[in-house]
Amino acid sequence: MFRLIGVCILVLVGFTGCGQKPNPESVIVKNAFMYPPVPGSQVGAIYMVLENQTSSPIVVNYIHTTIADRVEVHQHIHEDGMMKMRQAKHLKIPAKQKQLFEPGGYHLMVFDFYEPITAGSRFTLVIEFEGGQRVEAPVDVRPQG
Ligand SMILES: [Cu+2]
Repeated sequence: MFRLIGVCILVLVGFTGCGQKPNPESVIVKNAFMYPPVPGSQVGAIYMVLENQTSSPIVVNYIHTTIADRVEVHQHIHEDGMMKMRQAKHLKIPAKQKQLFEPGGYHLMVFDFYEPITAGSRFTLVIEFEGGQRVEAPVDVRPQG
């Protein structure tokens, strides 16, 4: 759904920084990526860094994307000697802090893709926060391993 030419332009603009002044009062997503779902699976995990550069705490309200039906914030926890995942609603990121989403910790779980997801593609993730603030970020689909 995203043509390669579009991706190239986005990358160029992002890296040359034309017109992108650093905004000290913003929430940014860095290094967001997902591995393609394993064959037969309708689930993927997104890893990224979510950085709250504002001077107020932010609370995740709703996350969505155009490629799948549902995105949830999950947390890995150790319970009874087992590693489990639990949905984390209303995740709060304090002022000037960053939250890592990484294997074994917090991550985003994507459910029920609308179409096959292939390595090398890219899609847009939208994160909405309580109070109406909203961040859009590209997610790269990386080859597994
Ligand atoms: Cu999970």
